[in-house]
Amino acid sequence: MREWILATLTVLFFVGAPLSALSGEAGSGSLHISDPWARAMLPGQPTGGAYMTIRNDGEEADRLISVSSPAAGKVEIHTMTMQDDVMIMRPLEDGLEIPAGESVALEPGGFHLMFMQVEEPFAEGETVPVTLEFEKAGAVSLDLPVLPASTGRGMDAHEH
Ligand SMILES: [Cu+2]
Repeated sequence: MREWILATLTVLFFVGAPLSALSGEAGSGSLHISDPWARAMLPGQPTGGAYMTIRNDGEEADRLISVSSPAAGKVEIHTMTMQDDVMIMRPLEDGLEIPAGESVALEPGGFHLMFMQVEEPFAEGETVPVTLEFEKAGAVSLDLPVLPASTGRGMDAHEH
């Protein structure tokens, strides 16, 4: 009888694992990524932006150190700040820290991923594969749904 219960629990455990992949969150260990998306690009536009929220449920800080995608020659992690009424954007040389117990939002007007040297402009309705490399959690791969170019506009005045 006890063996039967153990076997049943084991089966439930393994069945439970893939179900979590359907919840709309990607992650590795204590990191959870939600609401990922990329902005649709205009024909001929060489750079595109992508956004998401990264939550760290762990006990120690982690850091997004690099990003790559087969859809871009290179992907940078950018910050955007206001300086004398002008939006200044620059790459984060040391990556983006995700403090323990906190969420960091990459959103229009703030932190974002910048896809450079994009050959095929992202089109609404497609998905863009991306791999995020974290210092501690390692690589996390996900697909970014491409949303209309107008999404979140107004907060986001930058053009490359
Ligand atoms: Cu940028």
